[in-house]
Amino acid sequence: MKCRKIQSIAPLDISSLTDISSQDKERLLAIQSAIEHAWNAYSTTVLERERWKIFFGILPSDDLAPLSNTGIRWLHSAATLFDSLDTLYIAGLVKEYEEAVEFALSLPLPLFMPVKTFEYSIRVLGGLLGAYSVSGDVRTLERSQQIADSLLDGPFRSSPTALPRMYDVLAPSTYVSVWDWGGCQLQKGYAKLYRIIRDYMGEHIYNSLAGVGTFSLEFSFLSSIKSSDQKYKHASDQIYHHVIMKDSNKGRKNQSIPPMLWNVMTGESATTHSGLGSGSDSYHEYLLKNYVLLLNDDEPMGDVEHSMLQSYHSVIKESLSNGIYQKEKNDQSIKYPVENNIHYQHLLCFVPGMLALGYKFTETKLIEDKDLLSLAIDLTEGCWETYKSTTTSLGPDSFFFPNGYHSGDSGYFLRPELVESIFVLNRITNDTKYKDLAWKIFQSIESHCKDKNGAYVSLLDVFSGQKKDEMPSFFLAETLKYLFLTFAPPDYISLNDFVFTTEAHPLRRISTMKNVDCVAVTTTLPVAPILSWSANLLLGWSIYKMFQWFLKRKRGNSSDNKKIL
Ligand code: DMJ
Repeated sequence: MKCRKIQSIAPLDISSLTDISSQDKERLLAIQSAIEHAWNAYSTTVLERERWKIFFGILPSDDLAPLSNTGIRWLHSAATLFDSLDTLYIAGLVKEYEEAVEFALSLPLPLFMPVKTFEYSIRVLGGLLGAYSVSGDVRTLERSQQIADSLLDGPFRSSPTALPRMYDVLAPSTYVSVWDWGGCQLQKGYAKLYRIIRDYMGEHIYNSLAGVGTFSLEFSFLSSIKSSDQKYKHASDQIYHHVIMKDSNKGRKNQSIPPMLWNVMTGESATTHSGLGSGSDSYHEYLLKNYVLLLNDDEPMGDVEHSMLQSYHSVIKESLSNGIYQKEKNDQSIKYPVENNIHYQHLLCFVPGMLALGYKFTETKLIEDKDLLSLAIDLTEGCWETYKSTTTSLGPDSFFFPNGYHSGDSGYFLRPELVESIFVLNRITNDTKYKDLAWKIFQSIESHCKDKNGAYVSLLDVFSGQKKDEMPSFFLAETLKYLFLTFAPPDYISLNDFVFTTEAHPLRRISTMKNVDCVAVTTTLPVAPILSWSANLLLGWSIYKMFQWFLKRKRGNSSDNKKIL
């Protein structure tokens, strides 16, 4: 058996940096303080206030609602807590990081409500793996493994095909003590019952392409730490094989990208609609990033990764014809990333970053005479154009060409995609114009999204600046992290050493890991005390009743015997 160990990095100490300009230093400090504020607001409003719920097996809310000072519950997993771990570490907020990790490790699995498989994996599993990759804390690795197991035992196993269910109730398969054993059994029974009812009602039959196919990075990473744990990589490879085999769009003219909706029960696609945006995005992103993660001079690349890379290149090739909208403005030609020739989505602004990464790590620099790096640069300009043309200088979530910015959703939800591409392009081209863009965006966020309590809100409308009471977990996980890293020294979380997951959790590339002897992993996932207590009370009560019954029978038998005598 072979194991790999990651090399941890030291959290950034901004005051001791000597190799960056004083302007970058000031900007780093400003973004660090934004991270601190956003984190403190979530931590005090949600984690502290909702701590008591953990006793009953209920996890704190996922996102902060800064205006009403409450929490928003949708993943039932304290999403912002897990999503923020590596950002706190990277930004040098060590005390906050340590408290957050302790809190995260003390939590049980979400017990009662079904969780959304894709979101749970990218935020909770990804968050823990990101924390492990930067800090080397093996407890976060152990917990990641338990979470990944709960996904394989849950939404993966409860589907008859390789494609996981969209939602599932999780059940821990490992326990710490005999005391916890009872709680685990009760939860397993509950999960079984949920699945019977769900299947009877015919729910959660469909899942998006991104929903079924965004596991390869996290799962390959876990499997590459220990060679005996190939089950994770195997599960995500199976998904890829399935999608390729059942892709009903294969060979269709101008529409050969896999469909964006799948029936996970039959394994067939449920639409012909496809693209790189909402519902599909991270599937395509992982085709490339899985290859980059596993690329290693010392080992030949696997067939699956080669084939994924080929699929990535054909997706890009096809997107050249219907994924770009070109508009002339003041003698300038602006290129926007779109779906179906006309539909701009903020989500599509991850594409330039992906193209630039592909340019850096693969041999293919040109497709149909188009230089992929120049295309990435142009599309970033297009996305920036959507920001620059609004009154808040923050970009709308979606709109249709040629109808204009009001034809879709003109909200700004603190999304990361543009700053993600800006970060990658800055690291790859070294062009300082990207730092200026990042700083302008940060300033707009500070002016229009900062709440008086220091937290950040989304905008309902990028023209009126009207606020929306929501700070999604990806703001701390992605937006602020990418902004921070844009001003950090280029060798800090270098693209040569790390690959960012779709939720911006940096995973160590395997070429940077050391081969070591394997150490046994202990299992420490606690079950909520109230569950363990009730299960054990039930068990104790049943044993007592059985004992009573046994005594009664024995007495009865002896008095019967006496009567006979
Ligand atoms: C993030 O949660 C992830 O990047 C996901 O893949 C899609 N986009 C959101 C944020 O916009």
